[in-house]
Amino acid sequence: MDKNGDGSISPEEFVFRKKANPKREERRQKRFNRFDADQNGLISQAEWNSKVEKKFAKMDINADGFITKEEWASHRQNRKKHRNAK
Ligand SMILES: [Ca+2]
Ligand SMILES: [Ca+2]
Repeated sequence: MDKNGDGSISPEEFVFRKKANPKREERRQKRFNRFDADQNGLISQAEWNSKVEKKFAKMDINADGFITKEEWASHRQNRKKHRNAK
């Protein structure tokens, strides 16, 4: 929600958040759909768990079953890069 990344929320950003935004709604829907593997409109615990496990596996770079602070940081950095690339 802090779109320009300056660490504070400008009035425009706040208004943007309050306004019903179809694009944002669509994104939210997409995020939901990503979890809803069988597309039945519900996220089951199994669907949730499998997603979380995949996410965990992605973050656990050396696959030792633990996420270190370094792995966590690098994941966060990747996400940032991804966002900035857009
Ligand atoms: Ca489902
Ligand atoms: Ca690890």
